[in-house]
Amino acid sequence: MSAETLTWLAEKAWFIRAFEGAIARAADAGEVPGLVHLSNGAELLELAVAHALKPGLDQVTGSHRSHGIALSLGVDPYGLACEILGREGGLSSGLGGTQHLIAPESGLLGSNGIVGGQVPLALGAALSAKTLGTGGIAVAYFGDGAANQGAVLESLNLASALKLPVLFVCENNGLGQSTASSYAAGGVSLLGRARSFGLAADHVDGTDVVEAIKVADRLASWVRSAGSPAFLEASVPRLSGHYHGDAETYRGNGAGPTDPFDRLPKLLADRDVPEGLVAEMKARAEAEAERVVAKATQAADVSDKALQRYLKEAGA
Ligand SMILES: Cc1ncc(C[n+]2csc(CCOP(=O)(O)OP(=O)(O)O)c2C)c(N)n1
Repeated sequence: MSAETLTWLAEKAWFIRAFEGAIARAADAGEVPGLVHLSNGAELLELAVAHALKPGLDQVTGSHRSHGIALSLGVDPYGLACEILGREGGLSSGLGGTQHLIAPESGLLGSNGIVGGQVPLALGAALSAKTLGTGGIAVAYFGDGAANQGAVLESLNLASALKLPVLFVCENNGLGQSTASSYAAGGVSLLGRARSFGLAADHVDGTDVVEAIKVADRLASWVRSAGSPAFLEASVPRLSGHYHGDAETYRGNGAGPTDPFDRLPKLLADRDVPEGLVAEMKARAEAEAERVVAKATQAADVSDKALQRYLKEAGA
């Protein structure tokens, strides 16, 4: 990976981490309605996938844990912060909240609080791209817990049967809330599951950004050129609790997961990116994230007017 790609990616990754840190503090201050599920640990993998996509063409669906996915796609951070905080100025005027993020102009078709619910929606986007011949592909993110959902398994089958250009990205963090996958999943191999439906499938260590860029690029290009589905299983750590504030009593006493960001300084140094520049980029990303979230906390709460407008538009 070139120094340019890595610096772009590292600055974005630090921004996402700092953005979610600021959101977590806003949640502690009672500024966020509901629970927030942080993406920390998966940022580099999500940026690697975004790097493989064509802006304006490809469409992505995500789970309840989609702040990082949204930012990786270039969604406006202020609109995202307002949405999470339930404020005017949010992506959906603050009506959707943290689990229902939508920004079609950035390729985010929608995130979904129903575990696995976003996966068949990506098939719709893929079918539309195929029918209209746009050359676009769809990406469906989901977790290892969701991989046991009927809708996900049906989607693997349907995507294969209809030859749809969809890339399934399973972020395997080994946990569904507090339940270990090793307890909940019948059979250990997600790749085997995908292959049994006829999908091309590969695994990547999502903490290794150099590999992740290569594998995501290869699979996304393959989906685009073959017009057929593929499955990427990415091992990523879930660095914090299921939701922010989770006491995590289910974790053992051993060392916690390793932060993939720990590898960034060496990767940057290996590409002769000066230490001073790295520190400057990191500070800039962190200051900008703080500024955006602080500004969002000043925005007006989602109003009845927005709700009435929405109900009218929805014909309710
Ligand atoms: C249909 C459905 N069942 C259960 C839940 C409750 N729930 C929310 S997140 C979650 C765990 C999901 O685990 P996974 O798919 O691995 O994603 P992760 O949280 O690890 O990113 C569960 C069971 C839900 N939201 N929807």
